[in-house]
Amino acid sequence: MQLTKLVLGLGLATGLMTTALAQTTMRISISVAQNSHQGVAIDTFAKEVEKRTGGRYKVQTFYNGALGGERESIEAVQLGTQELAFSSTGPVPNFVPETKILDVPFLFRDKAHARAVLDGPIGQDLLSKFDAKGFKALAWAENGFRHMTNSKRDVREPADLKGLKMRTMENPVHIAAYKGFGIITTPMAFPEVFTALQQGTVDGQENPLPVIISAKFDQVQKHLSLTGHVYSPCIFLMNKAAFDKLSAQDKQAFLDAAKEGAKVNRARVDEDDAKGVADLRAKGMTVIDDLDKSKFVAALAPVNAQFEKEFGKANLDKIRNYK
Ligand code: EAX
Repeated sequence: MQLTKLVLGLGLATGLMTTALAQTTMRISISVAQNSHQGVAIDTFAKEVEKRTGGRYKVQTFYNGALGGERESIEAVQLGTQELAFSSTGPVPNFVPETKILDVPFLFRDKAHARAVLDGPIGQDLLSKFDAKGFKALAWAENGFRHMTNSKRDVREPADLKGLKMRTMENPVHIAAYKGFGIITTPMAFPEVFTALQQGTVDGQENPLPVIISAKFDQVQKHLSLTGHVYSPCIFLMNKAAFDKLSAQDKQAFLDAAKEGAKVNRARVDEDDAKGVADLRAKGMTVIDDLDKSKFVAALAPVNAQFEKEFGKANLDKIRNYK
C-alpha cells in the first residue's frame, strides 16, 4: 500500500516535471484594459496557442501597459526581452516605416474596406516587411475608427479644432495630419493619457469608441465628435528569433491563434461601435454624431497633397480603390 503510493507519487512527480520542462511560457501585452477589444484578442490568442500546441506553449497576458506603453512593448519584442505584443500601429512606423501609409486619414471607407485590405495582398505584403526588423508579424487586427474627444467644446466643424491641445500617438502621419487641422499636438504614450486629460495637461485626445469606453475617458472628457478621421489597425507581433525556433507545426499554431484573436477582436469592435454612443451619452458625454465629414476631408487637402507626394498617389489609390 505504502509502496504503491510512493511509486504513484513518484510517477506523478516525474510526469509533472516532464510537463514543466517541456512547457515554454511567453508574454504578451496590451496598453488598454483586459475588458476591451484588445483584451479579448490576447486572451483568445493565449487560449488558442495553449490548445493548439497541446499545452507546450503558454502565453501570459498583461494589460493596462503593465509592461510599458506600445512603443516600449514593441521595442522589447524586437530585442527579445518580451516574446509577443499586441499593439495599435501608432508607434509601428518608427520600426517598420512601410506601415505608415495605413494611418493616412480618410483612407478607408469603412471597417469592411480596411479589413479586406489588411487581409488581402496589400496587408499581407506589409506583414512580411517586419521580418527584416526582427519581428514576425502574425496577423492584423484592429482598434477601429478614431474619433475626437475634448474637455473644452463641441466640435462640429474643422475650425472648432483650432487651438485645441490634443494628445496624439507617437505616429508621424497622425501628427502631420492633426497639425493640418490646427490642433496643438502633444505625442504621449497611452498609459499617461488619462492623467494628462484629468489634470488638463491636454484638452483632448482621439481614439476609437472601444478605447474611449474601456479607458473610461468619459470621466475626464465631456465632448465627443464622431470624426472617424482615421482607421487604426492593430497587429500581433512576435520576436523573430522566438518564432523561428518553433517547429513548422507550432508556427502554424501561433499564426492560427493570432487569426482567431483577430476574429474576436473585430467582433468586439463592432459590438462596441454599435452601443458605444448610447453608452457614452448615458455617462454624460455630449456626442456629435451628425457632422459633415466632407468638411474635415477638405480641411486636410494640403496635408493630403503632402501624403500623396510621400507615399505615391498610385499606392494610396490602390488602397482607396481596393475591392
Ligand atoms: O491601442 O495609443 C493609443 O491611442 C492607442 O489607440 C491605444 O493605446 C490602443
